Amino acid sequence: MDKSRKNLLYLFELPHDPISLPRGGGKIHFDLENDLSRPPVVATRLGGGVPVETTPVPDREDALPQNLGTAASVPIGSPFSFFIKSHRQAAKDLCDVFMRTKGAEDLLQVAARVHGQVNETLFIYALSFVILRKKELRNVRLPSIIEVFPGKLIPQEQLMKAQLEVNRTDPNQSEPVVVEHGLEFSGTHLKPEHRLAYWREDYGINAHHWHWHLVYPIDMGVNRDRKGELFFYMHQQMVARYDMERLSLGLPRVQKLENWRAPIEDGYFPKLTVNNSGRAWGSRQDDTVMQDFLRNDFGLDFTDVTDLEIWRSRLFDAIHQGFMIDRAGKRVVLSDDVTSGKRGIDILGDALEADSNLSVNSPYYGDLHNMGHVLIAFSHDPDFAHKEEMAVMGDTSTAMRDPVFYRWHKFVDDTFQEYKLMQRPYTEQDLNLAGVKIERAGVVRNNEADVLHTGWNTRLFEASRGLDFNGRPVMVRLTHLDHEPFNYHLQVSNSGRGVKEVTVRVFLAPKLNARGQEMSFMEQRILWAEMDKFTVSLKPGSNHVVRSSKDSSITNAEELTFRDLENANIDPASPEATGFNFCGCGWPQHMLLPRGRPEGMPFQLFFMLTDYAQDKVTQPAARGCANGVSFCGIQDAKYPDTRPMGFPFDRRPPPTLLDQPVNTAADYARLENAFIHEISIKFLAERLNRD
Ligand code: CUO
Repeated sequence: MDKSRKNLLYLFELPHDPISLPRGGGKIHFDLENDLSRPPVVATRLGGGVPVETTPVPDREDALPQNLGTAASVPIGSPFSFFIKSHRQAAKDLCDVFMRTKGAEDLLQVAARVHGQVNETLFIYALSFVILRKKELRNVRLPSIIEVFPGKLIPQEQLMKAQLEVNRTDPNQSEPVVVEHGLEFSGTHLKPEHRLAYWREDYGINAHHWHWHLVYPIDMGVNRDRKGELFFYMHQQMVARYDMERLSLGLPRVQKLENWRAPIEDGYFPKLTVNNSGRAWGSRQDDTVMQDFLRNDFGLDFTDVTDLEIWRSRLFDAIHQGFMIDRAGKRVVLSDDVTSGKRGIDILGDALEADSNLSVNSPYYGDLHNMGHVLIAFSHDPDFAHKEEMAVMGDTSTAMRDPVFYRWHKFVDDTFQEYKLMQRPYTEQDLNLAGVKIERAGVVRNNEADVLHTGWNTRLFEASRGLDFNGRPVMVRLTHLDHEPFNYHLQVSNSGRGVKEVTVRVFLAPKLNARGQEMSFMEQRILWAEMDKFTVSLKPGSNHVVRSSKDSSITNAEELTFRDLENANIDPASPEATGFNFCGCGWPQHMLLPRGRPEGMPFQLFFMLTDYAQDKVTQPAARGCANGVSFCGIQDAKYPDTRPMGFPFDRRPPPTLLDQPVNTAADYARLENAFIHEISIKFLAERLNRD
């Protein structure tokens, strides 16, 4: 990797501290020309005996405050919210400055000059966005958000413990201080919702959510293929996975937040610091009621709960009438059966998500999803009377910690489902694939069939990359859910004379509902979680298909740490680099399976084969990030599956299939190209040895 590309990595370190402070364990020093703000600590840190690589950074006209547009309007040390329009504008202005640079060295200089002039999260957001977007930086990888902003994912208490430990030990000791963050999450089991804290506060799912919104932004001058539809699908799948976890713990499925005048039963106390500023994220008491947003510290218009209600009612009108009205007053038909142009779900997704230039008519359909996040995020101090900070619902890297996130997104999803149920059911022809038959299918783990294991595991992160502990290395060991890897096995026969390329679609859902009963097709329909989607070539006759759980189309590899990236001195085009073909988006591999139960819990796997010739999207071979494709798409390319996302469970079933009624998902397995199979997921409640 050339030096400037590598140095870009160090711009992600210590976002709260002056850029002249040494980075990379004291080895990297950005020396700013005419830097009057240079803190005295730099000299002491540079004298530590470590060989230092100094990068001079000249003055840059384009990084002067007057050339940054509104980028500096979000105060330093305060939260940044992508759900807030004025913050998005600030991000766009900064991205425009960065986009005008040519190559890594140019970007490095401008960004180093801007650092410290703008809000920290905004800076990291804009830098990440531009690195992902610039063709010449395609091979630069981003370090995990966990190490960039440990304060957003690791409770303040653990970070304070580390600081105290550092203060107590010999300053010349080079061994890192290691603090543990086990299973003591943000609350006790007095409240049933806290039983799921390990899931909601998992570092991986929060990092994924941050990256997803980074890759699928609004108002940033990019219009990615099927963004509105993927907004629906990715969030629908997160809610489905949350419900699977709830059922594993004997809790009912999440209830949508639909009465915005009633108290929100569950509060949330995040115990995190905002940008290491000494201020805490806002917390919400139990039974808080959403209030009109009347703050003037965010450059946002006042928004009433009534506004949300009006937008909702207009969106429901559109769904039931089958069309939206654009800004010129013309009808825009909503249908998922289109041969060209956008699907209805895509148009609806963009309009429901936010007041943005992607919305067909934002003055009319408003800013429903985003302002829901905002009103909830400020419900503890809606008029700024208490000078309290935003709560975690306002930030994409923290929102999934709060139980209300899922209740809000359940409402959003129900609105989309209202639309999906207006679509014609799939016909036998849509679902069938003549000539191929799944004879058998299941999973094997460690030579045992159909019993999967979950348990706990840990991962070390270097907190001192994001926060300054007097220049000393600090590691945090985080505990998370995990599972033992497994393989899918499918026995498939191809009765045709030639090779047949098929898409294999794999879903998982609990077999029983919260009452312990088997579910109807409609009750189980939106619980099906996509596990994998891949293409195979079937030779004539019998085929044995084996696929590893680690190759799932929804997951990415592990989060890349600074250390991984520093040590990755390999040519990104080489085969060894495939592990680094990753841009941070994708469901965490360790969260692929729901927890299950200690005694084992019955789940169903659903397999379906479809014709790849019909599913395929013709486009040049993708060269960018392609991990977690089902949730994240492919960088700079079209979404690689022509079917509606969630197929075949995104619509209600046909009344009959092969002349018999359809009551349960198992009735789809009457088709030879589909198969349903029961497995058990056992939670071992112990530390797993992966691999
Ligand atoms: Cu991702 Cu609401 O869109 O959190």
